[in-house]
Amino acid sequence: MKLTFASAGESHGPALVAILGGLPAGLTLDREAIDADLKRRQEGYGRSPRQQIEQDRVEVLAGLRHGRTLGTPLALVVRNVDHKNWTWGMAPWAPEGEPSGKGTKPVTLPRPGHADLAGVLKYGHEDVRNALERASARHTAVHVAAGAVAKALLATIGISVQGSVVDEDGLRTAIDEARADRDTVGGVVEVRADGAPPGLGSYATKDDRLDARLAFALMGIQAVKGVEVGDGFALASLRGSQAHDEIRSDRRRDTNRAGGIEAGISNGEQIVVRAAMKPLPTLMKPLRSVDLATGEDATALVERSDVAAVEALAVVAEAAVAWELAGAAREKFGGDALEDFVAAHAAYIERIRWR
Ligand code: EPS
Repeated sequence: MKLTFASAGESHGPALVAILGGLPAGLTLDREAIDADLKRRQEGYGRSPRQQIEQDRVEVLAGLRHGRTLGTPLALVVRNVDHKNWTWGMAPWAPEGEPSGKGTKPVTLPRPGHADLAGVLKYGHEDVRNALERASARHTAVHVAAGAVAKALLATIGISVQGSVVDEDGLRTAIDEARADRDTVGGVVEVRADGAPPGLGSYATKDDRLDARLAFALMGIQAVKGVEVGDGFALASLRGSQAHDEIRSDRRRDTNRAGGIEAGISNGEQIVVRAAMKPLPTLMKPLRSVDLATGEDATALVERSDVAAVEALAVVAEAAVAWELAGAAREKFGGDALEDFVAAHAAYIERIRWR
């Protein structure tokens, strides 16, 4: 059984939507828990005034009845409250009446580091907005909603996932300083998953490798430029005798430099991954660029943006890891009904006698 995820939605369009396939029937979802994760994503230090406009809440259009999944595609919607200011600019059909609100004038000043230049070249757009709207990290809201669903599924087999910012105190100072300089900053987040049994993922093909899947999921998040599993890059400068986690007679380890994954398979220790986020590309003191309308030297687009979104990334990365682990667990334990999934997990834990 494979979990599938499809999404659509622009940053200032009417809504973000996601369709989740492959969930078992009978999983209880808690609307407050999903909304709490959506709120966590919005709350981070250094976010833009946009977050005062948005009140992210999940709506379910299909796949759920009285709080329990039906085993059919689960359709989730998160509305963009800000769309009311963009109804002409982001209208799906040719708008009627005089242009009004935001997004009425074409954007022609691409920002270094954003999707702007490569996006318009690739798709043949004249208005950079046609590229930036979907590239925006606003899109991560529905991934967080999906992650909350994944966490509910993982909880039924005792797996929990938690994201955090690495060096949060230092980061807040850096954000204050960058804001004063009208600049932006990035940072590093870490996600830890507890309770994963040995045997999620596989060495059989590279697509099956849990570390590869987690790296893909994390690198797929906007602004992520680096991913590590366990001690990652630091392992390269250690000797083998220092780098590997010795196996005790109870089959557990005293160290966890591998981050809970060996040869693409979870080994029963805590799963630990990190993602590095670049500084955000919308700068109040903009960098050099080109005006695509005239071909002349120019400076990049300046518009409302975040100084940092690293705390949001911690929540988004947690969701991404939860989604991948839930996918790996679905592949290992299957089941159309939740009780089949839980029973298969229990039987496996019994077979390997894992504590
Ligand atoms: C983003 C630009 C900003 C962010 C947005 C991501 O949007 P706006 O231009 O509307 O202020 O606030 O993130 C969100 C709206 C969100 O909910 O995370 C970008 O260019 O990626």
